[in-house]
Amino acid sequence: MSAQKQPDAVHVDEKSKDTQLAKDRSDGTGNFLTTDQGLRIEHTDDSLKIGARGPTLLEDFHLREKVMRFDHERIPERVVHARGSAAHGYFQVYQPMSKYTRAGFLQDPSRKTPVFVRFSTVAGSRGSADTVRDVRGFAVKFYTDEGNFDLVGNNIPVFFVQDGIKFPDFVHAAKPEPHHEMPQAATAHDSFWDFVSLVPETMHMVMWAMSDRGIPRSYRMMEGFGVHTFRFINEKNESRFVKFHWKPLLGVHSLVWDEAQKLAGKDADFHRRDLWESIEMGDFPEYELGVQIIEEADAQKLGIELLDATKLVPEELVPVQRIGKLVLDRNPDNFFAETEQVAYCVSNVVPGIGFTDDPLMQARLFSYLDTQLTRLGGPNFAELPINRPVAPVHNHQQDGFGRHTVNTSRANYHPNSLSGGCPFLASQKQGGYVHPPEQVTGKKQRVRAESFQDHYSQAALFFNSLTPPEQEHLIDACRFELGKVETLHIRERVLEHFAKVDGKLAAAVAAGLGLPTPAAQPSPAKGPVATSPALSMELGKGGGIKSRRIAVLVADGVDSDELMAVRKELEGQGAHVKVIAKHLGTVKAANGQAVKVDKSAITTASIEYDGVYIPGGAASVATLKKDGEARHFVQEAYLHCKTVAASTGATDVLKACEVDPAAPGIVTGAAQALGKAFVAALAKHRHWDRKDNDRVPA
Ligand code: HDE
Repeated sequence: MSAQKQPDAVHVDEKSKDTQLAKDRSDGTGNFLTTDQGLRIEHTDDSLKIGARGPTLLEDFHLREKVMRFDHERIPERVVHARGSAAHGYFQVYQPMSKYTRAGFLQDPSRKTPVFVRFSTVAGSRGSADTVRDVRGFAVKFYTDEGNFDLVGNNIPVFFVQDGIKFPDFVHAAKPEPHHEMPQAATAHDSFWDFVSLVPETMHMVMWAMSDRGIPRSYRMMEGFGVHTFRFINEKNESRFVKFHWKPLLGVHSLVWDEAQKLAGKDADFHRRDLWESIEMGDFPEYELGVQIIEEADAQKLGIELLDATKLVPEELVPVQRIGKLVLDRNPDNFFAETEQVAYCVSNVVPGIGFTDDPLMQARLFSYLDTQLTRLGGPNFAELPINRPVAPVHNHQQDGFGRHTVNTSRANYHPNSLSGGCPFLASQKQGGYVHPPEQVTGKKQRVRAESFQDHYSQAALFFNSLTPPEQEHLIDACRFELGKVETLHIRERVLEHFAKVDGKLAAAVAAGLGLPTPAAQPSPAKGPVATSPALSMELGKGGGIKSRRIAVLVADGVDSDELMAVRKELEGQGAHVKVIAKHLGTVKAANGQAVKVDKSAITTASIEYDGVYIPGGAASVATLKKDGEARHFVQEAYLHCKTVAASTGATDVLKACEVDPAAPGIVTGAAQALGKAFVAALAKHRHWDRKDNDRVPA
């Protein structure tokens, strides 16, 4: 260690990353327009010419710079997870975790570690719709004082394939087909299901993707999972297996498929907008970090192969301990600079966190570093503002495209004496990353372990842990997807796999496809638990109505006292109310007051809301009853099993929509009294027991 200079001091707090980013922010307000060289520009609307109609001059450096920069604005989109949205925030641990890990950011409950979180879909390109049926990425970059830790997870706890060498095959099959590049952001096509039918290890994840988990209501209402088994390593170098979870405090909720498809057209940015607007309104998304910790000695006894990413560990077997909270409280300043240029790398770990021999994870350790070379144009991507650690960086890496750092030392190698041996090595005590010692012996061979051969038991566990409406949705999704598959033998082969998961599932999907039920198969081996209630979104519901959006349909003559009474109740619970009428501006209430309209019916639709309320007021009700758009709004909300409330004086609107006031989730009564029942019904999210809804022509 150099005698003259102490190592750079690090104290990371909630603001550290923001402060660092501030150095790179640029605001033109109150400033002159300049070239990239800082030269002030006096005219930017015409190029330099000889005569007003004459030839443009090569000399026009401003034209050349402006067009050159425009020509090169695009970078390659991510090969997967191209479509995404991100936010800043912080993570705070509840209790010191020193018994299990020496990771610094998991020790001090008073410390807030800055994070940048990017959510994404997988298959679609950068401009594709948010609400497609797909897996969602849930990638978290923790800017810790020991370096960046990236937990690059998904909203589904397992993966399609077991070995990273199958990932390119899988992604090729899932993406648009190579001859005509269709369909965009959808797995409902032949090549995806061809792959699935030939690679049965996909079956468990297929169940998840076809379930309502594949169409989340919001990024704020979905779980996250690290998927692989990681290691926690403590100060004594004791290692334990750990599975990471994110649990959203608003509960886990989904869209319905018809709604998701319509949203893809009406608001392709539905999830992006929801995330952005929620943060702007102060509804900060919150998730708890959960861990399942497994002693290495107990791993064999579990009866689950921890290195197989197509398997999960049921929470009923190993409980999830909630150890800290993630809060997203700031939107990015610039989409490209932050959300697009952020580079998550599975290999970014801190002392106290380690990897396992999961062959899927091992391929990822290579891939994420490698992909940035093409995507971000060279090896210096870690110097981009969003990627720079807040921990000090000193090493002998140098040069390459886009180098920012100006290294001042003469010695660019190790060991050296010219710079006093600096930068010097850190022992474990000084925070150096030490790989936990592990005994490994074996034959070099290209094989899949015997313990990776069970492909159906957890697919069955998942299917059997769902409630009947959730199972119905999954069956409908399979009917939809396979209904779009053109090649008959692919459909048939998939059904044979479904039969190995569950006979009822196979029979129901086959019926939808007009195919014979495949021959009965023996039930898959039972794992350590028969069902896992934690796998059902429906059983784990909750989260109240905070931040939910409720539409109120009005016309001239509305009873504004009723509107106010219900609005007060909803807003008191943290929901947001939007008044919708035929036109923007105001409507005239029965008492003569002007009621502000938030959205005109032409610019919005029921699919953007969690529930609907129709206040009384004879003239308003008479108008709405006859208005096709209003009736469609109510019927569509009904079809999608959402809560619909109407004041006593507005029940005629329900009648005009053929909505049975006695159906589940339909709330009627005096406006002053219906608020509580309305809130309780909204908190159920959906009313799947509404049996007659598909007769509604919405
Ligand atoms: Fe990824 N994945 N992946 N993946 N992945 C990428 O990295 C890859 C896998 C995940 O918001 C790429 O920077 C391989 C599992 C997320 O920027 C790429 C394998 C899980 C994101 C890549 C997997 C994920 C990515 C594309 C199999 C859940 C988006 C651009 C061995 C645990 C991160 C990039 C963001 C992105 C490779 C499997 C999650 C190509 C080779 C399993 C959330 O490197």
